[in-house]
Amino acid sequence: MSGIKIVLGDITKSDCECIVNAANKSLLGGGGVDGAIHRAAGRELYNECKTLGGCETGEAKITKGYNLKARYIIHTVGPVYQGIETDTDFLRNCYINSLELAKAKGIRSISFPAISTGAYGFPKMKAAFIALNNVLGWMAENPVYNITVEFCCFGEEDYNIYLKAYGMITGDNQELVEDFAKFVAENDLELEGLTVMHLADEPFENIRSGQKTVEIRLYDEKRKKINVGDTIFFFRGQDNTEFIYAIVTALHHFDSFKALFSSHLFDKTGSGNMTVDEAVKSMYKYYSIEQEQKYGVLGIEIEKAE
Ligand code: AR6
Repeated sequence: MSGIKIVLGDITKSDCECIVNAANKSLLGGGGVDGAIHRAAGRELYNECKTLGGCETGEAKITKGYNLKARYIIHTVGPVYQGIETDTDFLRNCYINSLELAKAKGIRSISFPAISTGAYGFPKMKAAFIALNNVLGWMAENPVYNITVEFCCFGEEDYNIYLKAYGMITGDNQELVEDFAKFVAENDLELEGLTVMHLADEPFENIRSGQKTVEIRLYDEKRKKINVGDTIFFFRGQDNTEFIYAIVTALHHFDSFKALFSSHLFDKTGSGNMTVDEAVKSMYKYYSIEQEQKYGVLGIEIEKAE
């Protein structure tokens, strides 16, 4: 069985068969975890790295572990955070390419540092979410390859962030999910696969009671990023204390509110005794006709997580 471990410590002391280095493109050493690994592994590591011809962002290369307990070191280069979409792609590639390389070598245990979250400035929670999500996804896609993946956190702050992100992703710890939801809302974090929405009392209650399983929004740039399987945290009002945790089960795109309310979804929108026209009118409290015409509308079908 594959598994995940979140540990607090120094990666150079890890018992894993392989550790991952958050390197730079030269692969010739630097500060942070890279410096610590080169110091602990010794000069021979530097000599081997010189033969590798550097490494592109998101790619991974392997060397021996020399003076480390670990037999191998996988060197990967994280993105320098710029606040653009490719940051996420490159960081994902670091984890996936490292795992692919480990698999090709038959490695059964691997320890990752929090790549890009030091000198390269990637927001820590966002990076933890990307790391965990992609490693868990990769494991699910490689069910016959057993590997233990350790996330080595250098300090309490990183450790708590990983625990929160893990609790949220797996949904196995209600307290962690709550902490995480608040954290995401308070920090206005944009995370892959996760959306935060604020609702008025009535729709919030209707979702909670199960009368409403379709939330309606404009089909604008932000909502175009929503996918089936994503998580939505619905918060009551603007304070970030009460929330509902739901999974997107289907997405329905329409040209207008009228088209949406005239469809089979009507009964799922929590519109109670309203007629179609009244339900349409109620949407113009939030959105203008111009917005409706520009973007169209999206019916987001959800299932509440218990
Ligand atoms: N064990 C585990 N994690 C560590 C250790 C350690 N011994 N030391 C630091 N960390 P960083 P980056 C954590 O800056 O952001 C280098 O100079 C650290 O707390 O090492 O990918 C390279 O040569 C942080 O959470 O890597 C590159 O030029 C995480 O490791 C550049 O920095 C990553 O921080 C790469 O920047």
